[in-house]
Amino acid sequence: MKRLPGDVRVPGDRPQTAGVLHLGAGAFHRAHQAVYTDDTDWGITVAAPNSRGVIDALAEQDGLFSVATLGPEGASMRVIGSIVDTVHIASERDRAIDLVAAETTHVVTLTVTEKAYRDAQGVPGLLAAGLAKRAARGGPPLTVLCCDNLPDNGKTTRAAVEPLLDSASKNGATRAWVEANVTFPSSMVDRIVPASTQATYERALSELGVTDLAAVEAEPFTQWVIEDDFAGPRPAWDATYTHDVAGWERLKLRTLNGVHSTLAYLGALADVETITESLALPGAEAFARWLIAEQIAPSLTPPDGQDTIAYGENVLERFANPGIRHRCLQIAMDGSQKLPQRLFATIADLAEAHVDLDLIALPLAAWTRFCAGKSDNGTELPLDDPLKDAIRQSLAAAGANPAARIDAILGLHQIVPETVADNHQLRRAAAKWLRELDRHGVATTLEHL
Ligand code: CS2
Repeated sequence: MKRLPGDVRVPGDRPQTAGVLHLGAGAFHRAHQAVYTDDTDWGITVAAPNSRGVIDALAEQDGLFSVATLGPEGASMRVIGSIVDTVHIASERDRAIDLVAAETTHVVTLTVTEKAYRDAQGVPGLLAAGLAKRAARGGPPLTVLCCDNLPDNGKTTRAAVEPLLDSASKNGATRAWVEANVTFPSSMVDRIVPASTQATYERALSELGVTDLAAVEAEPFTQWVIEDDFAGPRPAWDATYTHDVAGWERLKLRTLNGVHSTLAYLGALADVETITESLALPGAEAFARWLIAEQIAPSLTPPDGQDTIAYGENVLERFANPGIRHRCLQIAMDGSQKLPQRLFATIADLAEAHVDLDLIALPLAAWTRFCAGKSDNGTELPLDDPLKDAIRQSLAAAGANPAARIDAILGLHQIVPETVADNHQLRRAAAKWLRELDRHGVATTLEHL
């Protein structure tokens, strides 16, 4: 390794082989699982489904890349050495399948985003083909560990893969082998890691003295709670191993991610760029706090030792970190895939418990207005969402009437549970908020809450 400044933490002896195959080479993986693995003696082969940019940069850099940890007090740099090999799935699918089957692979981890689990041709198909090969060879047991922000993410992964197994093996034998030899633990992952930008690469160059095109920036906080259900060996990750991941997932998805999405839609509509700026809009922080206390906390039972309001306070402090520039539009992406677990699940549980739904109707109204594609000052807002066509068609058919637009969004039955769609109080409250947002914009609406 080239000589780096003395205060940059660098890896010690690097692992020679990869016991982990990771699918998804995004910034989150590099600042989360790759860092946890760097603290062990295991290595990772990282496989990118589509984009080659990061994979090429990592290959060029011998797998090395830097993580800048940005706290309110400044930055610290660390070079990560856990990635020992790279695969570009779109052009090397057979090699990726072989790696799932390889007896040297003990754990497959995934960060492929929420929508990837719906595309059988993509990652689920790859896993099924690899598992069929592993089964046919009678390979060692395997753990498939999902690290995406989905509830019951282990079960979700299994459910996406299992129906494809029979066709992958043509005789049905794979299914039985998988049943006996493969586990799909759930996990809750947490660290705020914005997509890297030119500023990230510039910081890396100025702090390291070398170009790093796989550099990432992240907040100091990091957490990983894993269901203790491994089929074989695993790295000694410094994570929390438990049998109740569901409680952690729910707490994080509804509190951190739910408030994140809320601030993302409000901020985008108010023409601010980042979550930190959105939270600083007059009234926004008070609203977030209120939402957590009045709607999110009563919707869930936190895991032992946790308190939703205290957890939420910590989340708000993290969102306020001025070192992190997390763009509202990045978080606003794929709302149809995120809001079921971040918002609709909360609403469904509150409705069942007959809790008033007035406050939580505001994020729903904000998403509805965001989907129409114009901010409060008339700037175009991109709708980057797999259900874009369905959303836009329903909204166009609804016309200008706020109640009709809310009904159009709640009518997306692929993503909105029936108990939510049919709730009159929610519909009324969301239509009221949407009317406010249409007339006065986000800033005035928040200020007058
Ligand atoms: C964010 C998450 O992009 C998003 O939708 O809400 O990526 C969030 O930053 C992480 O889940 C934090 O752990």
